[in-house]
Amino acid sequence: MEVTFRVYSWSHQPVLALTVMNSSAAFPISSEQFQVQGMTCQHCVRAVTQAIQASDAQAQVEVDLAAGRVTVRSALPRDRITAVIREEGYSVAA
Ligand SMILES: [Cu+2]
Repeated sequence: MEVTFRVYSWSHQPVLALTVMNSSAAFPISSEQFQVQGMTCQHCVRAVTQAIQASDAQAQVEVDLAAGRVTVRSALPRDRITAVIREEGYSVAA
């Protein structure tokens, strides 16, 4: 009985840790749109996309150059994404 308990408690902890990690990956992924000024070419598209993905490798980024619209599917909070785009040198409507 004691052995069973020990085996359970040793094996149970990693299971708990795994659950915590999975739940952080399962944070609500929201889709946010940003109006961004200053993007003119595919180089800008790549710069914005890579800057966001440097903060969240799982982020999906779509850029509509003509409309100046960036759509981001990510677990990152909106103001974090805004800050990242601004750090790249583009202006983002509030
Ligand atoms: Cu460009």
